[in-house]
Amino acid sequence: MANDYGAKDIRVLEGLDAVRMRPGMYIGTTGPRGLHHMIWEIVDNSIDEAANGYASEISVSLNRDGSCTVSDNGRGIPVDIHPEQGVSAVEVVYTQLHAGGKFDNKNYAYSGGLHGVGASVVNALSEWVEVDVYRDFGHYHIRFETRYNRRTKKMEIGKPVAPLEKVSNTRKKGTTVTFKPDPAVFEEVEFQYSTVCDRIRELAYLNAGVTFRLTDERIQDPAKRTVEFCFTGGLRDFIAYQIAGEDPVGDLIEFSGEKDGVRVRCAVQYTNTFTETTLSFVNNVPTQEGGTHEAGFKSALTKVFNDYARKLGALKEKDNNLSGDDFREGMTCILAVNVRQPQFEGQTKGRLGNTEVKPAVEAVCAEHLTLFTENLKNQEAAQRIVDKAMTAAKAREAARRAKAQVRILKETSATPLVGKLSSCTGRDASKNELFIVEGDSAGGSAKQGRDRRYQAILPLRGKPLNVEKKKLDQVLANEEFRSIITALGTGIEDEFDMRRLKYNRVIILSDADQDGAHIRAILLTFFYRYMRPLITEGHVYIGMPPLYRCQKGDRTVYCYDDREPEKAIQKIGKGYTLQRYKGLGEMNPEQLWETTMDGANRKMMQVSIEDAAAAERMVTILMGDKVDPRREYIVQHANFNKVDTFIDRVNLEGGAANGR
Ligand code: 0RA
Repeated sequence: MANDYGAKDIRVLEGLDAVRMRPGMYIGTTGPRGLHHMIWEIVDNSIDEAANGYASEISVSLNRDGSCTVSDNGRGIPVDIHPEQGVSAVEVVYTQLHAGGKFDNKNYAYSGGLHGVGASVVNALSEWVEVDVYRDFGHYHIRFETRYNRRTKKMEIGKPVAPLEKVSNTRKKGTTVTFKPDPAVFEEVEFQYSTVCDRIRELAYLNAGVTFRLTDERIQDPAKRTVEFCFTGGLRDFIAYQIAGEDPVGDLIEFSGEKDGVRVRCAVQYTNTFTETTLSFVNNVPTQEGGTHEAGFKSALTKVFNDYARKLGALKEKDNNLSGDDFREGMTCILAVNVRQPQFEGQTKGRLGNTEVKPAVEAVCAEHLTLFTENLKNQEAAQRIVDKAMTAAKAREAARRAKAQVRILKETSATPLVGKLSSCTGRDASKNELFIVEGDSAGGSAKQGRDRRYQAILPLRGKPLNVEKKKLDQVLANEEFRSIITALGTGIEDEFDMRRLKYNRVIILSDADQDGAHIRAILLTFFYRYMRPLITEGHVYIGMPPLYRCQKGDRTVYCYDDREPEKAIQKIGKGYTLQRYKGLGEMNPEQLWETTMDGANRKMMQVSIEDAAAAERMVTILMGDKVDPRREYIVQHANFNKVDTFIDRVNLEGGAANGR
């Protein structure tokens, strides 16, 4: 590595000013994702320490002043004076790009999160940073600040206020870092508890045996502030969490191995569902878009189980191999690899690009999957996996025929659209909106109230089918879904084509009650399963009708949650009438337009997928047939009078968007 001098090393010559100038280059974005990335950069360093066996506990605390503290019980960052720099090693780590234990890949074989530049970047983008090191029987402290220097008229970025100082004697060991993200850099500086918590849980699964603690000091009730995660089972525990109580088919398959410098860990569990969930990670970083490691796993799985199906005689000589999809139906897989120099590609840097990783992962997986199928005690499980794939192949054939039907529907879109759609007159898809409305009576109001130039209405009668439990051909036989597919024009699954989308916004309008929440969940699941880009590219919205109407004379105030009426009444004074809307159907066309459809006034939430693992799990729980986990989940998370609770959790995360 030492003579492999490239552009990345030249950065060493730049100061922290370079980071301030172009934060996006170092942390991706200055939005919420980048903000949280600051935490993960620091946590990464502690995880390296734990992964090397020196630390067993990592704590994260979200403080009331907007700062975040990360501490570990590792060896502590070295405090001695750096021979060339003449300052403490801690100071070097926090003030020089690409400095620290990670600057060459010798100390830590597989470290390096997404960007691997760590501590100094966090310092550059913070108002201040404090580091406390406990080692060599001492407690050492240093503080860095970013501030305007009046004398030089320059911003000083992440400068130490004083050299590292020994505060006291102690036998304690470890590192504690507190940083406060700079509001001048980030669009938003409030850490999101659910984002941090979900990721810490994930890290705890990926780093078996390490105790992770999260404290949110902003929570009033001290008893509810801290959660702790420690999973001795690692990926096996992760799988159990992810399948959320679905019925397993066969035993868990779990293995790990290493080839050509690629470390592979994998856990696979089949269940009696029909969907595939593959969660993959590279050096603890989720790879939502897959990549060469996933390709290696898939190719091994397909090959090993096809060979086994032939050995069993389930596939005859003349039969074609089963497809990879068939073997992955109902499969949940967690694949965690460690790669020395990961290359992340794709729009969100969520895909692993290293070509050498595929054959390495494939070899490790093929070896262990073969061992699994050959082991006598796994015969029943392996047989069931083959059976499941044979059934999947038959269903695939049926779905292919059904899809051909959809294609015909799509291609004959000149014919009047099915059923109940009231289309709009404008032909500019980028301006058009489709409202999918619960119930005929609300549908009627929406039709009358809308701006017919760009708003189309599709009323839904009753509840659509729960897609999670159905195969594609059954979904496509359902009239409600057929109308939606036809109306949108894009096709589904691998035939999905965004260019044919007829409505830039697809807005779900359902009641603020349990039924409404269920319908919303079913529709979101449908989009999630069959038209995912519609969600990832931000075309799906949840309309938010008001819950109350407070009126006096010609003054009307609409209230969108249960706390607002009180404020409205105070404002409006005595002699008001307060109406609670039990459903959309109670609103007349003008009211529905004014409050829910008019782009100038309405409230909507844009549905997005921040975290695919959380979304998968949520969908499984909400739509699966296990009643207990669902009840528990709903009790914990769902307040059906508040749309955003649900959306928040799907992470199908909703940044409240004002409809424009
Ligand atoms: C390099 C060398 C040594 C410790 C670390 C880095 C270290 C860094 C961080 C960052 C957060 N927590 C950390 N813990 C340790 C120690 C080398 C030695 O003691 O021999």
